[in-house]
Amino acid sequence: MEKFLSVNDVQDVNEIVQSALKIKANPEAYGDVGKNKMLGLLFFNPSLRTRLSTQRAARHLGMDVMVMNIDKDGWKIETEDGVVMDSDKAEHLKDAAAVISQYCDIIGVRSFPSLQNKEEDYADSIMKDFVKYAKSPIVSLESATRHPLQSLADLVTIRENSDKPKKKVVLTWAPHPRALPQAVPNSFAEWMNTADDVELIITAPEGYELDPEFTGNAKFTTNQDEALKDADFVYAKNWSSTTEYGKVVCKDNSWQITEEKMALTDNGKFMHCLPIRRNVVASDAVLDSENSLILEEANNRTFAAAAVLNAMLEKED
Ligand code: SN0
Repeated sequence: MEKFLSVNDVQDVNEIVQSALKIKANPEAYGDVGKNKMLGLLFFNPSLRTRLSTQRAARHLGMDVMVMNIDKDGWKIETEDGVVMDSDKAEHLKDAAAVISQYCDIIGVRSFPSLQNKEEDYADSIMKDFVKYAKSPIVSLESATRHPLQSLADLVTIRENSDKPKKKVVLTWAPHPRALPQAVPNSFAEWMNTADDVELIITAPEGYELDPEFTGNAKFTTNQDEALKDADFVYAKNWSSTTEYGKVVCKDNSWQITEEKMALTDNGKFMHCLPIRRNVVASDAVLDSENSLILEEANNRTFAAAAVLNAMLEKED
């Protein structure tokens, strides 16, 4: 695997899920795969799970890791091509990427959207420029449009928790005080659509419809209760408005996932990528219930990252 920015970079989704489960079952068996290899993790934005689970994954594979908060500890990065760099930006992304790839065999990059301009955000230019200018494979640690390591961990978690040949998975919008990126739901939809054991239904208020590039043929309804009926999995997430890009338009708390909402499902499991605003997105009772998978999902981030790094290291040999 030469890059991991979306599900389209994976040759066989079932195989990579199996690989994550195999590593999870026996992580000690992989200690030589990444010997003498260096992973660099570059963060333009905050992170807890991605930062720690990816480091944990690298250690399982015997890799070394360097982590940098590039927005805080590095030079201010210029991304425009051909500009006269006489303002506050001291270093061009093309130089930074080329230099870092001399130190690192694989590079992970996190770069959130600005939520100011949809076209600019959806060009995903920071991630694409890293692919262009770095000589090492790039792993997305969440870009402006997608969060593929999260989605892989989500699919692993769904497969572990249901044997049903067709699982009803509901991606539901939930309230939030801030406008959040669309990367997690975009990516989740894209991965679920590749899984032949998943029927995906998306529910959100009007004006929050995600781009069909990601949602494909998934059913969409603005009626959350109807969507939740008989669900096997409820995946809650806030994202900012799509018609008024980057804005909070709906503040309707009746979208919060409560025990009453979960009672509509078929003993459904609750999922969220975290961090979660408790009693805003979902109630404490749901998050702390037996049917909550939030900790399992977070744990599977390690094995999702290990499966991706393993596939990249295999390619290098
Ligand atoms: C990020 C997002 O894309 O929604 C990361 C999720 C893995 N989440 C946030 O930025 C939450 C921030 C907040 O204020 O709750």
